[in-house]
Amino acid sequence: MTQGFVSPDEIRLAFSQAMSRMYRAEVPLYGDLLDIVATTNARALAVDPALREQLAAQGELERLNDERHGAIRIGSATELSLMRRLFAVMGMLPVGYYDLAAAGLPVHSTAFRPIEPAALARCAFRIFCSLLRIDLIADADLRAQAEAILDARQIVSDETVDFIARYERDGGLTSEQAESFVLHALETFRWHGEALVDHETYTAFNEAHRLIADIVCFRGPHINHLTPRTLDIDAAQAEMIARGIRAKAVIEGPPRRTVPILLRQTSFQALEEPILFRSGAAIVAGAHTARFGEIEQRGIALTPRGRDLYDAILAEADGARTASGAGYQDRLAATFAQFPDDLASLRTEGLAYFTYAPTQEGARLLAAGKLPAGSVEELVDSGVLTATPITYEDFLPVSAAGIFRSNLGSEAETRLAAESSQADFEGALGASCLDPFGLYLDQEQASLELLEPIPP
Ligand code: OOG
Ligand code: NI
Repeated sequence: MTQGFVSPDEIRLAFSQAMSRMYRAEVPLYGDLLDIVATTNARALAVDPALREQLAAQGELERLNDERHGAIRIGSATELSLMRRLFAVMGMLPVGYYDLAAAGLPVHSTAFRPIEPAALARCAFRIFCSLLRIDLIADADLRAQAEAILDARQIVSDETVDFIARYERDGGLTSEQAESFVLHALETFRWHGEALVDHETYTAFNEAHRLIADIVCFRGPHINHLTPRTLDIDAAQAEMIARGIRAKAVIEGPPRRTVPILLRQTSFQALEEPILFRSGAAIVAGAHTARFGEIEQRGIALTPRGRDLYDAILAEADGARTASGAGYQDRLAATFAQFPDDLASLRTEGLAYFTYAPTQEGARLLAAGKLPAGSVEELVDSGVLTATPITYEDFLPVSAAGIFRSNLGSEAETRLAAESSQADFEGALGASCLDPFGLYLDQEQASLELLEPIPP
């Protein structure tokens, strides 16, 4: 880091904390969710001293209840590329491409996130960012109107753009600049109680798709949820229900397992909030539903082979999904019995990613240049290497679609007969989306390269 510049990790941390404060103030129910997470996390730690120790060793205890992600929805290519530049200031790069048209949603998405393990450890905050597929507005007049509205709005202030340009030119921001950048950038994601359009226009977009109204009818991409980490998502879900909070019917992702894989998520349903619509001198009171709260629990990252197995099993269980969610969790668990549920099998069957490090004995042999020849497998078996699971840091398209749908008022699935294209998305973004599998593989490989025998 060049002297005088603050690390992008610190800017991301300050930004995520500012977002959390803003969202708690704007959506009081979200504060209740944080409370549930803190309580259930404390309970999970109390009954599992080994988990507490492990989290303490990773320096995770202090950050345990911090937000891990949030989400926004963007209207145009210009806006998306601006978001890419804005999040780059905070060390967040586009990773992954999520096609949601397959699940009936007129958007496709990426996640802006830190990619280095140390950066993730400092602050894992990510933004799931969806771009409107404007071509999916069937009515030509409505589509033209959407284009005109999106062209005319400015979602990032001039001050923020100046900071972005300065960051790009100088390669960093001083702490004073960073502080000011965070305050200005935050404004882009604030809720606006007044729509950009009149009530009729809102209704027309809403009828085309609720997501389209949410993206097009407001001054900017309000943050629509934040998501802290839970150590026990089943307990947190039960606690939401016990407190009378309208929780999503099913937990998305894999079932509860001995070795957690990928990502499990649930949310409380989006709130109906009052909105003012102006038409000429008249003001019409209405409502809009967009904002919710979510929780996530992460497990081990799967290889393409593991992911294929996951997708196949999930598709099999999906037939059992009903709107009420009744019976789904049991059916899911039964179907997932096919997925190996111990670390050794996940590793030896090439289903998940690990980093490798020498044991004490291994370190002694390595220093002496006497690491025995053999496969990684044999070295783990003989106690020379330890294998540590790599945590999944990305999202899941089927889960994301489930989260979207439950917050759009219907968990029923429809399909849009639309080809979505990563190339189109990347064109709008002005960059390519990094391949998540590549990042995990690099991390695994890097750990193995450290074991290369040191030449005598
Ligand atoms: C994004 C929904 C997806 C997740 O965690 O998978 C999501 C949205 O509602 O904009 O947040
Ligand atoms: Ni989310």
